[in-house]
Amino acid sequence: MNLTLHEIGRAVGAINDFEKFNDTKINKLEFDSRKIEEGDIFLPLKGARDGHDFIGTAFRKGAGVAFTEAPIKGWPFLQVADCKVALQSLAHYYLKKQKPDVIAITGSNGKTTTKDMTAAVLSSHFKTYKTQGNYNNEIGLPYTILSMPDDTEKLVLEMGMDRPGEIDFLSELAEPKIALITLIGESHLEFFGSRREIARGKMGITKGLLRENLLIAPADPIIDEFIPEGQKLVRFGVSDEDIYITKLIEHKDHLTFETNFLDKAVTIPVPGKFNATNAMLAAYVGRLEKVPEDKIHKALSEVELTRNRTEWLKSSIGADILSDVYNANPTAMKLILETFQSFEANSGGRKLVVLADMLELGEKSPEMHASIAEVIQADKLDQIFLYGPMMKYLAERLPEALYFTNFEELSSAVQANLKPKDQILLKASNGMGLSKLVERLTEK
Ligand code: IGM
Repeated sequence: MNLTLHEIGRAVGAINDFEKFNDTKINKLEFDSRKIEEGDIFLPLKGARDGHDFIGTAFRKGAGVAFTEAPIKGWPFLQVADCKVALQSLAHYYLKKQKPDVIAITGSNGKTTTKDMTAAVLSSHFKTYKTQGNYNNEIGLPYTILSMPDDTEKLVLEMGMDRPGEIDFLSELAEPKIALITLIGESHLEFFGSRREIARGKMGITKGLLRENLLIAPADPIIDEFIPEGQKLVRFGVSDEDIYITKLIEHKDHLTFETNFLDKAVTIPVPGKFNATNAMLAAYVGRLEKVPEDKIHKALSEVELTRNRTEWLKSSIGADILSDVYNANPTAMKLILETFQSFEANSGGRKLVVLADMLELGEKSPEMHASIAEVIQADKLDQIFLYGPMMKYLAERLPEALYFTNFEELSSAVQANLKPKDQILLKASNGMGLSKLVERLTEK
């Protein structure tokens, strides 16, 4: 990170005498103590546990300095009123200092794909960095900014909308040069009430956008009332819009399309009409940023899409699967359980949950697994499947849950139990192999 401790202290308004720590080496910033390396700054957040309890661990792992809300003894620290706010102010300061062009992307569907494709196009010509995984919220986005390499020219940021007003905040933090909305869909209706409120939420992306900077948005009249006076705007749609697809040929594993603004046809290595729109948007951003057209075509033809960390899938029998099986920490597990429990069940359907171990949690691992019980609302779930040595500690707190130590037994029980109208959540660390179960549930 291209920052000195002195600069960081000033940027976040640290209230202790941090000048005396000025020879402390700065590497990168982490809030998960498992990721700490020599010279890192540890930033304790209040997740499932209070990160302040892990400050000692972070220093033993080599942290050079820690943020803290209360003074600590024996180690360099930066005392702030609120560590989350400090993370956000530091990210804002770092953006102003490094000045990459920010491309902000939101939308109900396709934002991750559009982000990946846009970053692929831009990285063919510029030093480009993008949001990793689901780091798209008020913690993930500032973390992404602070993780970008020193020489980043283009920064592609995904903005998620977990609650109303969140995108306004993220946009003001990131001050995009280009803001892109992929689609105003129906997801999150349970929090937002109506499509109009979803549109209002997404259009928050213009809050940090200068009028002379560009908004790219769907030709969907629902957003019209939220377009700021004098906003520079490009709209995309089926035809007769500023940008659109003129011809599309779908193949089994790839597709080809033409647009009203590129000379040649684009080929992408993924099927699905939605992906053509996403690729068109990425190509358009490439054109705006003066990426030569041949590089745009090459980048899109080779694009690699990151598997969504959290994704809704359809099982082979028609059940809805909420899969998040690549990464786990206690905070994320509690958050996704709360979200899943807040959903209305499909009519005539049940709600099932499969939880497997969170890895690398150290000696406190049993307690942390058991603590997941705090967010479980038995009346909102019909069946809970637990799997793995650590989940035994959660099973002890949840007598109604089915507990498995063997993957094949878990797999058979879930497959035998799942019915077409059900919703099922699967959550675990990657190492637990639940992606195998997701595969079995979805394979035709
Ligand atoms: O939901 S998140 O995963 N996320 C982050 C990025 O953007 C999208 C959302 C998330 C959030 Cl929002 C907040 C926090 Cl604080 C994750 C975290 C988080 O990393 N939480 C973690 C813990 C909690 N609670 S990481 C972590 C713990 C690792 N820690 C245990 C507790 C390891 C450890 C175990 C035993 C020890 O003695 C020391 C450390």
